[in-house]
Amino acid sequence: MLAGGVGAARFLRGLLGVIDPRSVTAIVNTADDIELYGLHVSPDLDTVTYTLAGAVDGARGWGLVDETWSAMGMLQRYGDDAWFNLGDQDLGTHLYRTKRLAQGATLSEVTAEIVAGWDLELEVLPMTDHLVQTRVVVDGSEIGFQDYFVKHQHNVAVSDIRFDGIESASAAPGVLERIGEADVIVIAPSNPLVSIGPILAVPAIRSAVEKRRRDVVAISPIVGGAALKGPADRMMTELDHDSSAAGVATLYTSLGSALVVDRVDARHAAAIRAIGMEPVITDTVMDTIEIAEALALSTLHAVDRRTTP
Ligand code: FO1
Repeated sequence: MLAGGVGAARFLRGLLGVIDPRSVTAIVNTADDIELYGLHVSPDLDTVTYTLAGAVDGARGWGLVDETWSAMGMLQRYGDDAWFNLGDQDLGTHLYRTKRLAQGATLSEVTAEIVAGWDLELEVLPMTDHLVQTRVVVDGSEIGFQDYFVKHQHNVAVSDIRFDGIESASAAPGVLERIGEADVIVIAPSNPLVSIGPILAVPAIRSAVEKRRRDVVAISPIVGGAALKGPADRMMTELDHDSSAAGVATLYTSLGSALVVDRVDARHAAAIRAIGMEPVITDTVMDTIEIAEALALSTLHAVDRRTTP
């Protein structure tokens, strides 16, 4: 499954409730990664891990529940601008990842160690072991993704997106193999431009997914023309895409044969079919684990051609 942050993590929780976690691989976006205070922070990897471990803070959707912020308090005491909030427990993850990377471990290896540290059974792969960082152009100048997303609260219009380092990136070990051998490939309900986009931009990943088009199903992160969380709807509009389920179909039709959309978007079914994807209409707003599990089953059945028992 191709995954970004919060939406993907919510869906994965449902998926792991209905199939064997050992049969699931999450290929996760790492272009949100940021180096801060000398630490390597991987927000989407950590959001997926913490959510599946049942340790994520439900209100924020990122970081850990029962978190404390004493280290940030010390930074503020010293006048540091401290705009990116690193909780005291969360810092332990970044300290560990940074230490292991400095020892020469790959991001894949460190991710496996962190996932094991939370006793998770699914496989979590970064899209690449190389440093790739999303840069966005706002008011004519290029800034880092977290600068846009957090410091600016993504309240500014984006005129362009670039994935710095993508040209020299290669898929992380196992990524292309899993895409080649999976029974079903799910494109998670994440931001198509800056969460799914970077994964597909890693050389060879897009073509590997396109080869499996019959077995690829995507879930629209846009419901009723809006994103459930984050700036996906505005970014799509700002970058001349239609911020609707049909607009998502336009982005994904070369990659997948089915698009799962919420009941409120049933009226887009004909347009989605005309774009070349089979619409699957169901509840996609995962307010409860039961909805997430039902969504996972509908998603798998949209393209699963194994003889289902
Ligand atoms: N998002 C915020 O809106 N404010 C923060 O201070 C913040 C800190 C943070 C720290 C660690 C982490 O893993 C995620 C964090 N996020 C924060 C969320 C992050 O910006 C998003 O998860 C993604 O990068 C977008 O999917």
